[in-house]
Amino acid sequence: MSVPGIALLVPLLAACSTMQQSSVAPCPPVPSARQLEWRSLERCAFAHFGVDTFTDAEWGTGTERESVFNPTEFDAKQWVRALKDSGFRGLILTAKHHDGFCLWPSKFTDHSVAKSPWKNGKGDVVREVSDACREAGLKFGVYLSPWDRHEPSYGDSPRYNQHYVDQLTELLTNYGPIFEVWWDGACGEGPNGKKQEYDWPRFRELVRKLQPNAVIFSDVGPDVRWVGNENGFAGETCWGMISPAGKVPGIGAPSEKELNEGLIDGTTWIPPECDVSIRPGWFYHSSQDAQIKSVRKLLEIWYASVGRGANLLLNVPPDRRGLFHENDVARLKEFDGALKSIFADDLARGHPLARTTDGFELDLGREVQADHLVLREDLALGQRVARFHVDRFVDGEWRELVRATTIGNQRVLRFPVSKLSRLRVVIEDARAPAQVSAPGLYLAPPAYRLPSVDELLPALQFIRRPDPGLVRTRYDGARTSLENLFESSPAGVDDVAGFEVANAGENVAFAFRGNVEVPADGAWTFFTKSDDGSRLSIDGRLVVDNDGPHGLQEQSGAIGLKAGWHALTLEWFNGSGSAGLEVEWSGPKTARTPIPNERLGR
Ligand code: FUL
Repeated sequence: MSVPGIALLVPLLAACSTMQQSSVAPCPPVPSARQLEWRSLERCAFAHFGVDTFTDAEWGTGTERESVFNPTEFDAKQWVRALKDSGFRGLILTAKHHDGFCLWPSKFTDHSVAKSPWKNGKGDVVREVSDACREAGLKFGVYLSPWDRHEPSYGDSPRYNQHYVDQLTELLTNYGPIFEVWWDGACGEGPNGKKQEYDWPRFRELVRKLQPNAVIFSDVGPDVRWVGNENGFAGETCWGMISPAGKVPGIGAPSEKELNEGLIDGTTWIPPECDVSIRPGWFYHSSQDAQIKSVRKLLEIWYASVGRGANLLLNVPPDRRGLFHENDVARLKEFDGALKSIFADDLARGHPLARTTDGFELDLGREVQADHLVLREDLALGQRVARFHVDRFVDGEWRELVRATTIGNQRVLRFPVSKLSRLRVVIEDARAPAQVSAPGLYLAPPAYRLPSVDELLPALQFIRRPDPGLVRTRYDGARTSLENLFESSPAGVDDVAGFEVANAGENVAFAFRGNVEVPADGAWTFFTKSDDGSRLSIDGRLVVDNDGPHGLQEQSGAIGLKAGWHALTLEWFNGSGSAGLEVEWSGPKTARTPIPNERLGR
């Protein structure tokens, strides 16, 4: 692979001022403080809630009766708890959607919760959600639809602009700090519909005056831009800059390509936010309770949003009870668990990138296996890198591992599991000398599908790959059964190559934990021959129950398994006298044989 490196880099540097002796000059445009702060939130939630929740609609007509809004068990704390427990840092609520119904008792309309039977018209969803967020340390933001199908003044531009300013003022003055104001560009008025000229500069000034730390989202910012689709995907190339001059939200917005990818020579720093719903719809529909995005899909979205330097805004629509549905809550937890499991151990910790002539080098001082590398640019100095590749040093030469275009706030690179000891990042093209750090190198654990309790919710679970292979926990003490083994305190933990109990002594028990790679789909039979009792579980399900105080005795059990990695646990104990343990399996095209050790780990 030839590397253009410096030769290509030099002409591009002319665009921006270069390095000074000790400090680096920024390469504009650069983010504002509020934009940098917003960047650090990475994962926020959206909650679409309103009359549509009760009428099963996505776009209300504006003629809904206020009486339809009547959640039976509304609990904002439940929403916030689910989000906090799943790693979300902010929540944006649809205070008013296109139907015009207000979730707070606005003085400027009768079309609000004040006219609903909920809490006898004394309720205020915005109040309860903002309070719950503040108490839990979650940022709170508001969506106030500019398009309003109910408000009679809509279309009489000066009057409706005043109305919008009045409502925005209520939201920005009565509910504490607001981190983001969300302006939807959607407007379904046809050729004969009402034509409203929004006074965007006035709206903007109002937000700046009342909530100076809030970022403003719209198709063109000014602080955060729409990413050009509702699938949650930022561009493979993703710049924080666009050129918004002469553009307005809605029909006058920049092209979807510009919104998705940004512009290398964009005039203004307006980074993308990826809004996407966890369900097919933005609002809750019971018919979609089984159509919640899988963990695999959510991870794909995460890699294409946060993994490309954008922020993710994941919509979780509260249901008619006024709660996040159990299925969504479970899925949020699984999604967070999967991310935590993938990014658990930074294998490059303590090994910063060292600058070289055409990029950076990372010397790990040992060999590791990894399949994820995270790179980051110092955005306060401007986004610079336009194209790069990463090589690994193997068999005395550099070989390309992965290549990409932009880095930005964060670039999460994935590649096949590889043995790595030295890596180099070669910058092929950049607006100015690259300022890159590598905040992490990771090995994702194997993933497997849990046999689903509720067939409607097949769950993807991640398990830590034991290092090395099989982990053995020792428990001392006399026992006659394995019941409640895990409730006793372990006497020690060690890594072992197989199900070794030789020299274990008396009055001892072991629990072996590992991940077994099943070579083919089908029915698999497991056998344990033990003195005394043993139990073998796969993916948390007991398959062989050979428990009890007895001499050498064999038991078996079968389970249907998909090819791939599965969690295996084997418990064994010895009372007194002789001891022994053999573990075997048989399955499709596999005659009965001890489970090979290499299947129990790497
Ligand atoms: C769109 C709206 O029309 C949808 O109803 C939803 O609110 C989504 C986030 O933005 O433009």
